[in-house]
Amino acid sequence: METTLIILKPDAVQRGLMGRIIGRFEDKGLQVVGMKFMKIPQDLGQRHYEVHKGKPFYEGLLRYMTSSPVLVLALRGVSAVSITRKMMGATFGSNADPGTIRGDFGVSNSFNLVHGSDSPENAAKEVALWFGDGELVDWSRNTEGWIYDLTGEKPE
Ligand code: IDP
Ligand code: MG
Repeated sequence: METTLIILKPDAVQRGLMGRIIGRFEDKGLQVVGMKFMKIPQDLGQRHYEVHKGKPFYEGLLRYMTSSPVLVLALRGVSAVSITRKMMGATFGSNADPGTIRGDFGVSNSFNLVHGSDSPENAAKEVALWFGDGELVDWSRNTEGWIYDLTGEKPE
């Protein structure tokens, strides 16, 4: 099982799309194990987007992400990172495929609704950056045995 970090960005919150986007992840079978509604403090935004420091879009990205509240989620599942990245679609709304979150809900190349960790390594780092010890909830779903085939050695 992987746990990945998803952020519903300020445009998703302002446009009232939180429920529909969370619904897509729930429908797919991903499990919510952490959730936080917050206005991102400047220093946390900087740490999260450290890899983009110096790029032409960096300052605007920080302004956008800290301008208005976001919903931060920790989602768990088998291959949660690659599954959520596929569901998000390409970075730019203008060329994200229909059927993806970015492809269905937006057109902008910078206001693209959702962040998702891009590798299991980064997911572990980002989950630890955004959620403190004890803030993730380990809980078992009564539906788990219908979401995954649990009859073998590992969930299939
Ligand atoms: P990702 O969110 O699909 O992983 P990254 O390349 O990691 O894409 O970029 C992080 C975020 O920075 C994007 O989601 C988007 O909001 C913003 N961004 C990336 N490239 C551009 C750009 O060329 N112009 C404006 N904003 C950009
Ligand atoms: Mg990225």
